[in-house]
Amino acid sequence: MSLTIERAVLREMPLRLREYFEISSGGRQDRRIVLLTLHADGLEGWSECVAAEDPSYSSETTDTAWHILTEFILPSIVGRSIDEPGDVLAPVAWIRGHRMARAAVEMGAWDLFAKAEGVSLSSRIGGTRDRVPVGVSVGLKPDDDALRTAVASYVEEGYSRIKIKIKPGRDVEMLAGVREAFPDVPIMADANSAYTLADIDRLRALDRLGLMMIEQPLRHDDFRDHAELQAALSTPICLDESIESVEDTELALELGACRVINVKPGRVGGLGESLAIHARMQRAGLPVWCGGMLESGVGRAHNVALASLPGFSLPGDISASRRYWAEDVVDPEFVVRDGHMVVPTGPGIGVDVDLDRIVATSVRTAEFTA
Ligand code: OSB
Ligand code: MG
Repeated sequence: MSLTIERAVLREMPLRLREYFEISSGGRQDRRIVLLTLHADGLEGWSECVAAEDPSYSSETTDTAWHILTEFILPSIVGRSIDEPGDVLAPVAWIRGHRMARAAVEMGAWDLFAKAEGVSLSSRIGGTRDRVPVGVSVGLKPDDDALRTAVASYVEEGYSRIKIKIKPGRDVEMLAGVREAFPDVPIMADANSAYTLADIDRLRALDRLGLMMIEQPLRHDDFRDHAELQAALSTPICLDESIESVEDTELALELGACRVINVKPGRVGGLGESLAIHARMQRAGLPVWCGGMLESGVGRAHNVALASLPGFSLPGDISASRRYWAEDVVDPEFVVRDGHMVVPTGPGIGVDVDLDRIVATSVRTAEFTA
């Protein structure tokens, strides 16, 4: 199958989170959602650029991604004919970094190819599940009561595991309280790099709480310290920010820096790199799960497809549309039942995108034609 990208349209639309979301580096109420549409042979490939508004999670931001996409990537890829999704980025292989910007284009191409072949994105990438276990990521709350109320409502909604954001001072006692209130709920913690090895006593105390895993306790580039910490703890360490490629995965495995990886296709440069990380972790006999970046339904659809692969054996940060938005941009919206989300079976991402609303509410648009 060969496709020619005739047109690419990039749009930014504001979308307000139903709830303020806070992590160790700061909080957010409003997202700047960046959506890409690739047109080929009468088909539309949809994807989302997941870069955040500020460079705290990664060095990329909404504006750096917009810059790289509009100045360098999109002008080079329109008019080109490609034989498989990964080919779409061949003309811009010289671009260093900017994986979230690149991932948006690559993922749009995967949706296009799946649609052209009349198969779901899940089956196009080797998915084997028709529904995936899902969890929820709970932000830092003003106090322990507010946290317990939030956790109780997500437990009520049936999520398969609860991830709780932590930072120094909002960690051991806070999680012990949640553990006591919900003794049977699978709980994990995500520090977004808020600790160093100097905090070893606190990290050892976390180790005694029976957590499923501790996500990204240390700096994003500190593979050696993560290896030292993993050797000192029995709780598995899950790496998020540290892993941007299969090479990073290789290094983490060699050093023993983690036992789990949170794969976000945007962070690693696309679905192709995600599949390579998945394969490497399967070879190591270790689990992966699909993370989230507070995406709209477009990004979520890609995440659900990825999570349908066999090695994605742990619940992902893939929550119901209404956990994030009053109204999602896709139809049908994503819902959670019995702790699972159904993998769409229609062609490509398998959900309809509300183009009229996106056009009506976009604050900027950039269009490229061959
Ligand atoms: O560290 O996993 C993270 C959101 C934005 C940036 C980083 C992270 C997160 C989340 C939320 O934890 C995941 C989601 O529900 O989309
Ligand atoms: Mg994380």
